[in-house]
Amino acid sequence: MASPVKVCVTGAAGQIGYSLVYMIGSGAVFGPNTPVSLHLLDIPPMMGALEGVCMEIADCALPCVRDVVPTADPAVAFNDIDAAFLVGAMPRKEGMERKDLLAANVKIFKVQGEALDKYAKKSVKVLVVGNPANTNALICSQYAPTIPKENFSAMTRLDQNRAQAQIAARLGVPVAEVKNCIIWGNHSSTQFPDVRHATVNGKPVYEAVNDDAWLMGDFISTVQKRGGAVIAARKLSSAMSAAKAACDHMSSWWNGTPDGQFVSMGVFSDGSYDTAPGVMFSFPVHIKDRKWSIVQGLPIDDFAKGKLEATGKELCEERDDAMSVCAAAQ
Ligand code: NAX
Repeated sequence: MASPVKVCVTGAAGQIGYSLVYMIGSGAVFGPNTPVSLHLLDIPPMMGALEGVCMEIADCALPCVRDVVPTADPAVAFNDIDAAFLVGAMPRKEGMERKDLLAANVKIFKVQGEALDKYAKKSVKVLVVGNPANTNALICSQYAPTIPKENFSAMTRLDQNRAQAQIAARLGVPVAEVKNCIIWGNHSSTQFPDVRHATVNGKPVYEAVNDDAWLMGDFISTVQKRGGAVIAARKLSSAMSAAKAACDHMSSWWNGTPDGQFVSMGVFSDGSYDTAPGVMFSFPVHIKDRKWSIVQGLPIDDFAKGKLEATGKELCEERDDAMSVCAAAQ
């Protein structure tokens, strides 16, 4: 076996962490023959619960898991890591708005950016899951100036998976037959789930569904509000599906995307599709040799243009709010 991939999961004692560490340990991300060293970070009051998670990982007897390092110290958690799943944050509760979360969470990602800069490999791939994910990823990168900006990303893969599942259910086909659903913008209710370029068994989704009003109406709002619907039903935010999406995201980044297919990731905007440069905007990306590139040249109609503008505006506002929180904390 090769030398282990060192992987950090923050918020490892939380509910997403609980599913995520199992999936990583089972080989779902880095491959069934690649050993992993799991660095599990949480806050001091959670060390008892984290110990229980470690006991369960041991009891799973997972062949890929070389060792497990539970810790409350970012210096230990981020030491020499190849990949980071930054999940640890305050979760959204029923009725809570994203803005309420911003101030509390931005500070966490500033500290973790500084620690990544100091202790992680410069090639580390960072996936931010904790909300507000796009803006947290931006702040994290800002405070890790010696790590390339391309190495930071935010998760919109859960939204992509939700969109894919809605289309598959509507058409009564297996999810794997639906390809190239796009999430544009922010992981929030302003996101734009777009299936204008998606296909089902090679046929355009718009043709297969044959109901533009649904695709431009209820389909979009169902995906946008799915997180809230899960909270209302479960009284807890999405966890199993979030962990699966985090694995999908990192697996695409690590292993690449198949020819002709793309996935959505929150990445630094270079101004593509008239978006504001510098915000962490979710785009369709191709990935090769562990490098993403924004899919260019997709036609954007007036309907889509309005949606991209709205979610881009929210990202700019979040960025400005986050910067003032960081400046005030200096
Ligand atoms: P939990 O509250 O179950 O777990 C969070 C864990 O993070 C806790 O164990 C907590 O002690 C830990 N934590 C808090 N501050 C920390 C710090 N500074 N360093 C390390 N660990 C810390 O929340 P969970 O349901 O697992 O959700 C985690 C985050 O994912 C939330 O911010 C949530 O909003 C976000 N989500 C993001 C999604 C996305 O698509 N991007 C979807 C799912 C989820 O809502």
